Order: sequence, then structure tokens, then C-alpha cells
Amino acid sequence: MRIPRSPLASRAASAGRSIAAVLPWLGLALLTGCNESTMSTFEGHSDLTKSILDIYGTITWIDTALFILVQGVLIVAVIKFRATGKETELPEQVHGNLPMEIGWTIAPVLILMMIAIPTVSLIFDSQAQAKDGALIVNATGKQWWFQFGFPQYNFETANELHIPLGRQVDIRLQSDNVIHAFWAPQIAAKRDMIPGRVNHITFTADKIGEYLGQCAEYCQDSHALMKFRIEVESSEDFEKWAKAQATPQADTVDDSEGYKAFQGATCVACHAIDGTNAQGHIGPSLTHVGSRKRFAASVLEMNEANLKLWLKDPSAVKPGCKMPNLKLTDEQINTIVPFLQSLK
Ligand code: HEC
Ligand SMILES: [Cu+2]
Repeated sequence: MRIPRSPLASRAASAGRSIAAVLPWLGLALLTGCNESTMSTFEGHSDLTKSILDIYGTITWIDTALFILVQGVLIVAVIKFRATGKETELPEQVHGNLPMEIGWTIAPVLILMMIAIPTVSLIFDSQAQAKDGALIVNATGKQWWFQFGFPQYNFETANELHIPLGRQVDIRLQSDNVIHAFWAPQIAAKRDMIPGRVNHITFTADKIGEYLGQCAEYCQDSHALMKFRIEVESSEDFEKWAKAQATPQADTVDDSEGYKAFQGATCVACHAIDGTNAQGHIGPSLTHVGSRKRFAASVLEMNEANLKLWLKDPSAVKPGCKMPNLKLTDEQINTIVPFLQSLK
């Protein structure tokens, strides 16, 4: 005879089936997460991120050794002192053991010190005074993008940070609104950007390549869409890039149809284009915006279709966006987009 299942049991069985169905997908999702190698903390490409990984490795080995030791002693005790069934009386009853108590108080303190000393000293090293000749970058967290200023080269850009291979970088992290966190796991690790305070992060990149970063402190609506990229390049390439970025746009820009449309649409109130009268500072500087690979905090690839999408309605791309929908006509959009792309 079949025993009817209680409602609870059949509900549990169906929940079990649902979990079994999603598990492979969950596994797949985790694996694809791991494939995003440009954000893996297990592959550091600067002195700082490598030191962090070293500490992580050291702690893991210490912990593994301790685990084996403690479990070993436990297993031996369980086997050696197990009941045989032939005991006739209770074993000797003891209370307290001073040397052992001192031992198991001091041992954890020593273990915690082994973890704390390298960790705390690396925290200080990672914000140490930069050497002479270090590249200084003023990074400001905005809602929801990153402003990068290069005071030694006299220019400002957004969401795309180029740094030279092998030269120390001193990033000065700030915010003029809420708290953000600057997180580029393979190159610059993570540190908060706090209003009214300048935090430093100093490191030297050791591999040419493109690395991803992301705000790591919840900062309202479009926090998840607040990303940036770091490009580590040879010092020649970096100098070339910095020189180009610091050069104002050509004199002819002012007179172009595109610039007139740009001015007419009030973009100048919030955006600067060096070499023109546009000197707004609410949004990112648009000087050489056409040379950026991505825009809107690395959310969109820089191309005609995406610029149109952006100008049509920024909040459709980034919820809560501080750039308003300016209700531009198609004609305005069609004039402004090629103009932006021409700002190389
Ligand atoms: C009220 C201020 C304001 C006005 C007016 C404004 N913008 Fe913006 N703009 C912003 C802000 C803020 C951002 C950053 C949005 C983000 O990434 O979250 C932005 C981002 C952009 C970007 C992306 C830049 C990058 O590299 O990420 C472009 C391009 C742009 N605006 C073009 C325009 C144009 C063209 C106009 C005029 C039609 C305009 N903006 C008007 C505030 C403004
Ligand atoms: Cu954020």
C-alpha cells in the first residue's frame, strides 16, 4: 500500500526538485564569474595586489596547518580514550589545569599576531608617502562616475585611467558627495572615497593590459553602473596619451555647427571642452571624449548608436542619472553626436 505523502513532505520534495534544477545554472554562473579574469583577485598585476595575495596565501597555509593539527589531536584523543565497555568505574575526575589554560590563551594571541602584523603593515605600506617622480592622480567619486585629474599634466578625464608601467602611482581618493569605494582588484585593490578626506593608494603596476574597476560602496541608484577601466601602458604610450589629453581642442571647434548645437542644448552648463567657452563642471569633461573607448562610467561602448541612445534619455541607461533628459530633437541629436565623436 502507498503511504500518502503529507502536504509538508510533498512541498519539501518540490522545493528540493527546484533547487536541483537551478544548481547547475548557479554553478555555471559562478564559473563565468571566475572567467572574468580582469577582476580576479588571484591574479595581481601590481606590487600591492601581489602583496595582498601573499598575505592571503600565508594565512591560508597557517590556518590549514592549524586545522590539521587540531583535528589530528582530536581524532587521536577520540580513538585513544574511547570507551571500551569494560570500564568498571569513572576515570579520574580533574578540575582545571593552569599551564594548559595559559597555553590555550597565549597560542591564539600568537596566531592572531601572525595574521595582524603583516596585514596592518601592508595597510600602511599601501598608503605610504609616494616616491619622488610618482604619478599623481586625483580620483573623485561622483554619482555615478569617476573623475580622474592629472595635476602634473594639467588635464582631467573620466572613467578611463591610463597609468605607465613600472612607475609608482599615488591615487588621491576623494568624494564631494556620498561615500564611494575605488576598487580595481588586479591593480589597485580597494579603498574608500570619503567626503572631506583624502585617502591614498600607492602602487606600481607590472603588466601592460586593461583592467576593470567598479565602485564598491553602495552610493544609491546607479551604483552598480559605476565602473571604470585602468589601462597600464608603456611609459612612451602613457606620455603620448597624457600629452594628447592635455592639449585643448582645436580653435576651429568653436565655430562648428556641432558646437553651436551643443551650446544651444545647454550642454555647456554641465560640461567642459578645453579650448572652447564650455566650462561646466557638473558632468565629466568632454575634452577628447571621442578618444574614449567607453563612456557613462564604462557602461556603454563609444559609438554613434550608443551616443544617440544616451542623449535621447540618459536615465534609461543609468537610473537616477544626474544628466537630465533634455528632450532633444532628432535633428539636434544628429548634429551633436558626430560633433562629440570628432573630439578626438
Ligand atoms: C545638468 C547637467 C548636465 C547637462 C545639462 C548635460 N549633461 Fe551630460 N552628463 C552630466 C552628468 C552628471 C554625466 C555623468 C553621468 C554618469 O555617467 O552617471 C554626463 C555624462 C555625459 C556624457 C558621457 C561622458 C563620459 O565620458 O562618460 C556625454 C557624452 C554627455 N554627458 C553629453 C552631453 C550633451 C551632448 C549634453 C547636451 C545635449 C549634456 N551632456 C548635457 C550632466 C549633464
Ligand atoms: Cu557606488
